[in-house]
Amino acid sequence: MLILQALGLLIIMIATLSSMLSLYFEVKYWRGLRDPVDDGKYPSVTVIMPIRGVDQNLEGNVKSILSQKYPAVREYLFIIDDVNDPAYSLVSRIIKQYSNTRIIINNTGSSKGSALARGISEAKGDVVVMVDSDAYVHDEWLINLINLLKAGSGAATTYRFYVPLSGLSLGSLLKASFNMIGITAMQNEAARFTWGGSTAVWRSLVLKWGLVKYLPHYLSDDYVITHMVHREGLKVGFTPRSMVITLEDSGVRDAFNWAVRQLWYVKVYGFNGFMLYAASYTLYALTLPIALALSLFINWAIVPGLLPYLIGVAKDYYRVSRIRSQKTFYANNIGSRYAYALAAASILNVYFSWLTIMATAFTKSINWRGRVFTINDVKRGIKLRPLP
Ligand SMILES: Nc1nc2c(ncn2[C@@H]2O[C@H](COP(=O)(O)OP(=O)(O)OP(=O)(O)O)[C@@H](O)[C@H]2O)c(=O)[nH]1
Ligand SMILES: [Mg+2]
Repeated sequence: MLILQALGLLIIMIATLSSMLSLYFEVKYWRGLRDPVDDGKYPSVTVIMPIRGVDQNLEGNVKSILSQKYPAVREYLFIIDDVNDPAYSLVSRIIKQYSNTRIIINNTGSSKGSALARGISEAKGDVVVMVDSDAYVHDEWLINLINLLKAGSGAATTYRFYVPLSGLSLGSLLKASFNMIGITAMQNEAARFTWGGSTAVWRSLVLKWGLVKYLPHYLSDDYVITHMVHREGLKVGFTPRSMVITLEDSGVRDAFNWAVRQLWYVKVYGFNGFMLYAASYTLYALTLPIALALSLFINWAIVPGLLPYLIGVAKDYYRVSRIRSQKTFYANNIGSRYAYALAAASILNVYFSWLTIMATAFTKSINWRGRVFTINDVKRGIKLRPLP
């Protein structure tokens, strides 16, 4: 019995220490954030947006991407698989008044990767910027990414932040809270990846590594592009100053299916990362029940048992506050009440994430915007086009 109690206390101590460390790294990250020097010279850019279906804020998102302060030539390519996709008529109407925009119908396309490959093969800009149709951005989104790219990164990326469109709900909070693990990965150079929702990369690099050959065979463009940048011996740059906002409402079931799909990509393309993630969430998920059981014998055990969760709330609140302070765009879109709710939701997210991990471990196929992909599809793609 005594051994079990000691083991319980040890687990609580490890969870507390690791949450303190993550709070420390969070503060260190934001304090060390610097802007790259701007030399005033700007490359031409092709912005590529693959689209399938009508996102909840599609019109606002497309307009925000088009309204950029950028001092050099830009072209916009919207890649849609079928003219019968309702996004086609909507985007056609929005882009009418812009001469540097084009919709490309990619009839043979079978995924986001195919759409990106098609866009890249038609791009003329020195830099290719990929952006998702669910991204709502501010007017310096593009220039920030390009400044970071010019500073020496092989690719410049950012991340997304979920905000509900019509009102706070449990599903939206869980989705937003779950999503924030990606920000943790971005802050750490070893875990950083080129997030497909907004990444800028030199077209010369894309051509050199024949990216268009690989993209249609992988469900994660993030995985392929990150690999290419590392093979080139370069780093991925990350800026939270261009973070995109995804404005959408989500139910709990929606949020769960979405979270499983996100983790499924990690499982099928980076199994070690998935296991690490599973281990750390299992540790956090176990801490509370262990503390409750221990408090039957040692009544103060509940206090350190709650600490990892409270530190997690403090960390998330600090993070959201830092994001809000980057620009009025963020303060306006991320309300202060939402910031509190989101931080508090990090406790629920421990259990939501843990359930997601368990479900993902047994998931053999996913449904992505109406297309079904299986583990065999993933294996076939890797076999057909192994990454160099
Ligand atoms: N043309 C085309 N676009 C697609 C297809 N599947 C997804 N997309 C687009 O690819 C982008 C990413 O799709 P999402 O469903 O938002 O992906 P996600 O799960 O949010 O994952 P993230 O890439 O991490 O944002 C969006 O711009 C979609 O419209 C497809 O089959 N064809
Ligand atoms: Mg998305």
